[in-house]
Amino acid sequence: MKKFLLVTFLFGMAVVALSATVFGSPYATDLISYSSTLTGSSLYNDPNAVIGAPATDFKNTWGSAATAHVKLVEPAYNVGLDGSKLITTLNNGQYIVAGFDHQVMNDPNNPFGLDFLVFGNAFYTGSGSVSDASNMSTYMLSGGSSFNGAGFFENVVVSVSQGPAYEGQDQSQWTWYAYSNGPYGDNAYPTHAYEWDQAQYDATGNGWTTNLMDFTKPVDPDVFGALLGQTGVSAADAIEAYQGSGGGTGFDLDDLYLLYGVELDWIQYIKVEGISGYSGGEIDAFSDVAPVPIPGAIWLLGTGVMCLIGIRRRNNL
Ligand SMILES: [Ca+2]
Ligand SMILES: [Ca+2]
Ligand SMILES: [Ca+2]
Repeated sequence: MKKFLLVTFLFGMAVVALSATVFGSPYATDLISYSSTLTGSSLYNDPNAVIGAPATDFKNTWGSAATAHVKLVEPAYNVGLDGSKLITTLNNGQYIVAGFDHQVMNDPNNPFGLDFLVFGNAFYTGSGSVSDASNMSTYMLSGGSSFNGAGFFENVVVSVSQGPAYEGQDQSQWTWYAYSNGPYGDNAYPTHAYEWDQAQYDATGNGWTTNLMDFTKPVDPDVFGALLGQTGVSAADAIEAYQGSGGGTGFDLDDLYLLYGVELDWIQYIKVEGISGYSGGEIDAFSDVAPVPIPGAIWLLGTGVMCLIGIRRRNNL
């Protein structure tokens, strides 16, 4: 019996190890294609800036501080602490195609049904100072009845694809599905990189912890949307409403059924395109949403234990 349990346990551990190797990165890893002319300014015209994790810190050369955290009231701009480019501008008709190193699943265990996130440099406006030295509980958001009235948002059209039908097929020939009517990239919800600790601010004058928010967890659309419509909401309140999420615009593959009658179990590539009517939107990164943990290994272990109980019961008869 002990041997049976051990085997079940080892099998469970193997599943955990396998999962870890299959999913190399939760962020886009491959730059597939991009417009021959990206006309953003020199700081924002490198398509490689959309690969990898969202920006967490930047050199704030135009502000009062030398560096700044990315926060929902102060978005990424300029360059990273190491001088790297952080975001890419997509003006009308310009595009970037990026790929993940694995299939992004339409997983029913993904929070709110949202399967992937697109990060831009949208932010909420308000009154007060956004510098890292400021108290986020005294920075008051402008709020409003709509997201676009509550901050600075732009619209970048997002499309998805499973990739080439045969090896070497150009991305322009792939089957793409566009979220033509939104949601859009560089829109709600603004990226927020670090956890804020009000008690730490009250005691020391610096509320920023070194704990990163979760860039694979979507913001709860209902909770946060309701909060924004109220008055007297501070940046600290908004951070709390993110409930550990690092923000980003959430996309549900199920929405494609309503638009195109197609049921996609997974995608692997994302295209972002600038559209007319906006002075260009910015894209920072893409992430695969992590399902709410109902770990397969624990389920298997549980099944193994139930089998064991069953065997014991039969033996006891
Ligand atoms: Ca989904
Ligand atoms: Ca923008
Ligand atoms: Ca970036």
